[in-house]
Amino acid sequence: MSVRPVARRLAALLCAIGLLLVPFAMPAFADAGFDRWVASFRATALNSGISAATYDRAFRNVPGPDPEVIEKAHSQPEFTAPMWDYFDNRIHDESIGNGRDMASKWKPWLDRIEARFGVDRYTLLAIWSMETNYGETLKNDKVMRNVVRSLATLAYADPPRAKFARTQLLAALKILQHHDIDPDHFMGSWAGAMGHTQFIPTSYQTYAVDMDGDGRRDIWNSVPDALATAANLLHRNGWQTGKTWGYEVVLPEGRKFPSGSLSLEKWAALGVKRANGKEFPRDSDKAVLKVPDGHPGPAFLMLKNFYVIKRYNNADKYALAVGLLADEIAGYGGLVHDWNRPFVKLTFEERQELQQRLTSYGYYDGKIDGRIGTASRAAIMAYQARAGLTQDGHPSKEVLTSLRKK
Ligand SMILES: [Ca+2]
Repeated sequence: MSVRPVARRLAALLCAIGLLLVPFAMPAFADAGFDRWVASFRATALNSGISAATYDRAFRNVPGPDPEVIEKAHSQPEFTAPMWDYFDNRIHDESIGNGRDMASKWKPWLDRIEARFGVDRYTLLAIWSMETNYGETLKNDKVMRNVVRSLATLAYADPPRAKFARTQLLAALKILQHHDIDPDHFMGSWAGAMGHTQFIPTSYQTYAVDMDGDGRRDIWNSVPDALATAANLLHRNGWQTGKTWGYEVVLPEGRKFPSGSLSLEKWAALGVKRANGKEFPRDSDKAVLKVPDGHPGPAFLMLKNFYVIKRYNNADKYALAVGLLADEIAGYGGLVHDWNRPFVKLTFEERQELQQRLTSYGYYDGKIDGRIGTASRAAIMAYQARAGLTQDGHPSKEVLTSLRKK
């Protein structure tokens, strides 16, 4: 018996128990350029008041640049989702129901946060839903990454984000030095957004609050700290206590409207009415008209708090989704006029049924969560092609009806 088969069997055995995988996996991480970058950034960090111990401890868990962060940073921007798609995937039975459950579960803390910062609890719950699905995303190991590693990777390997990443990395190291979180649990998104309410390190430094009083500003594990931190951001950017974000409105036909800010009284005088038939409040608040989906989609008058929510994420549709979801959680109702939708809308349960049926026929193997993302859309299109329907990927009544007949 030659030595070779024995060696091969040994190799197979080692492989089976995973030992061989380690030396083969290491070269993917090892990166001398990155190591040099970490060594040179150490001086910058020490000059900024980071101790050598903090720096070395922070990088102890960083085996090299994170290839997934590089991949995310270089991926093409997502296609721009139509309005109905963006809002359907954020405002639905589950996000509303969970928001109500959370409102009752966290009521004593929400009472205190509302009293301290003057920010409406439903807005905070809606932000929590939008950012991490009430903390669910934080449990997903595939999404959560080591913050120091992600930011160092971007600073080292992504020139367009390098300046941002260096600034964020210094702030991140200060968070570690302050002992708000330990390096082993210092997790965030690939771009460094952290905790239940997704703060980047510099925003954390500006706004983080130790609401529960345990001495740490722990937005990763403490819901009171995370929600108070979001409330603090809104409060310090001018949140108007007791006011809404805006109103859905109907516009009189055939009229041009000013693009600037007018008082609600002036808008009413121009024939603009609330979509639900109620009166505007009698005050002099200024509002701006927005028709995000164009005619004949829904129209809105946006008040100051809409622009305060945009300080969280500077996109109109983000702030509007927060406002609409907050209204739904609070029980004020949803949109009166639907988005411009090129098909008949499915309920949340019907969308889950659609995914279920696509799964049973082998078109889909993702989650049955009622959210129509890339995988669901691809499955719908594959089914549409097979069934001789127009391949638009829309979660429509037509597709569901066809699937039910199969
Ligand atoms: Ca705390």
